[in-house]
Amino acid sequence: MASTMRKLNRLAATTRAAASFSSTTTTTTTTVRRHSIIQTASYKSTMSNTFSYTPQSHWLPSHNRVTGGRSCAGCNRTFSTAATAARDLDEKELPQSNKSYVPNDVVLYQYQACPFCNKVKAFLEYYDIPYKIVEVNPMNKKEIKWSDYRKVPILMVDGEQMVNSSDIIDKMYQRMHPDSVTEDAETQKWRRWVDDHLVHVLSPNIYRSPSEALESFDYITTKGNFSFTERLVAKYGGAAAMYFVSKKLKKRHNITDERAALYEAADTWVNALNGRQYLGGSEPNLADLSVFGVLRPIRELKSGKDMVENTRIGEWFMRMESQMKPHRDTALQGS
Ligand SMILES: N[C@@H](CCC(=O)N[C@@H](CS)C(=O)NCC(=O)O)C(=O)O
Repeated sequence: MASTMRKLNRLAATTRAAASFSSTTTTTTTTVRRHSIIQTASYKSTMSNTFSYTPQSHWLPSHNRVTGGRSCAGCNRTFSTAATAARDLDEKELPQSNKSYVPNDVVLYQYQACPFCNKVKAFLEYYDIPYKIVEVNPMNKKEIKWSDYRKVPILMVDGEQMVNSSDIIDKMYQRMHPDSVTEDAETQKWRRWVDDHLVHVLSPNIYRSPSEALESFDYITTKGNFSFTERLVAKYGGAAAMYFVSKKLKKRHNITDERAALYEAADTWVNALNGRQYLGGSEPNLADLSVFGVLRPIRELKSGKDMVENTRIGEWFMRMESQMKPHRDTALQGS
């Protein structure tokens, strides 16, 4: 009996962790974000609600495939005059990264499948910051017992604890770009959209049906830090629980058709790019990194594959993948 209770408690913990995939977002007030001057030359984005369901039979049409480096299908498009002007401005005035800011010891406490953690990872990998990963066990969270903060991600930077994905990114960015001006409205808007909207669309999709819930928990429990028994309990119990919880989340966030909501979000993002390679122009900015980060863990799941097949997000997603540097572990530095 006691052991059954223990198992039920653990299952509840896993379910909470999995539910937080979408149900919790930034409740802290977003700090003033700073970003490079390029975006202040305002690209106009249209937050269009139109989206296309045009099915694409492949990941990308073969003539559009990224063949390496930064080549891309969108490169042939003519950018607006404003965009060109902004790039010129960028070349002249873009504050230089603070090359002297190289943290020595960066440790990310994470769940492998957590969208917020993946947002921070996208930032670290894009900027090629070496970091060590500590995979937290969602059942007992013993790896973060030392902290009062009970969620992940937690980023320890040379002994300083940073929490809340967007705040972590802001702080790190500011240290690397101390001369940057306040982040432009467009980037702020889309970063907020990720925290307020995009993350809420994910859970109803990845736990949409019993088979998708099982697929997601197989991924979560395979990649995560679970003991053998925990893995079994979490996989089947968690999948069943989250299947039902996701229906509640759907209601809470006024989602009627979860796939349509995911496709709409993906195409809304592509519309925001407005012909640019990235929201940041020729290079990703913090909004690109946020969208990419939260979508990355679903990419291999059915929902992520469906999203790529049925929307126009695939090309941008591949461009973003090509921008990521391989993860360098601080533990391996100098070896
Ligand atoms: N606003 C926070 C949300 C973090 C969050 O909700 N993380 C989830 C994992 S995806 C969590 O740790 N939930 C608590 C739990 O597992 O008990 C952020 O952006 O970092």
